[in-house]
Amino acid sequence: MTIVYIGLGSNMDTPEQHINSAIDSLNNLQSSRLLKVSSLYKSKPVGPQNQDDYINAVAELDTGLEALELLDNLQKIEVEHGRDRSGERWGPRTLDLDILIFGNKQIDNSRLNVPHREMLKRAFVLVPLAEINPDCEIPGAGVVSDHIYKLDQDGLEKLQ
Ligand code: A4P
Ligand code: MG
Repeated sequence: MTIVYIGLGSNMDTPEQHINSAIDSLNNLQSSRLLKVSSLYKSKPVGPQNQDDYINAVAELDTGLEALELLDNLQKIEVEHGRDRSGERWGPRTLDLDILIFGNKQIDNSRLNVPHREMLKRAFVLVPLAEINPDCEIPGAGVVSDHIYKLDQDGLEKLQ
């Protein structure tokens, strides 16, 4: 079994509902157990600015799946939530599920880069990650709390 962290994001068509229903889907994921889910956070878009604010969260999962099997399952959940991949990079999406951390592995192939390449720059990832595990080790980059204070947290709002 491997402890993994998944980043959830949505900024189209009732984002909070997409995130909550994606959490249900993660709870029912094969060979896996959902251990923790952060609060929901509202965040300003990174990338093109002519899109709505995002809802973001991070989930911790214990999984028996291999990394690419997990990615296949996450992409299936994205499609079930109406995900359309034809839009621009970093453009609006109904649901985005990113593998942030997969145990202590560093993975670099055509389908998967783990730890997620952008995570260290993104308060909407590191703040919810630190909420559920402040001592979280990011393979190759040290502990999450060593990175958070460098980030601009303006535009990130924790929801009830
Ligand atoms: N892929 C590679 N590594 C991973 C990984 N660790 N997890 C590949 C998931 N997928 C990974 O992803 C494109 C391809 O990346 C996949 O086919 C997979 O093989 P995608 O989800 O189809 O496209 P994308 O999400 O638009 O691309 P990208 O570059 O992954 O975008 P990000 O980094 O996910 O950024 N602003 C706010 N405030 N909140 C957000 O959540 N999200 C994005 C998307 C931009 N701005 C945002 C937010
Ligand atoms: Mg993505």
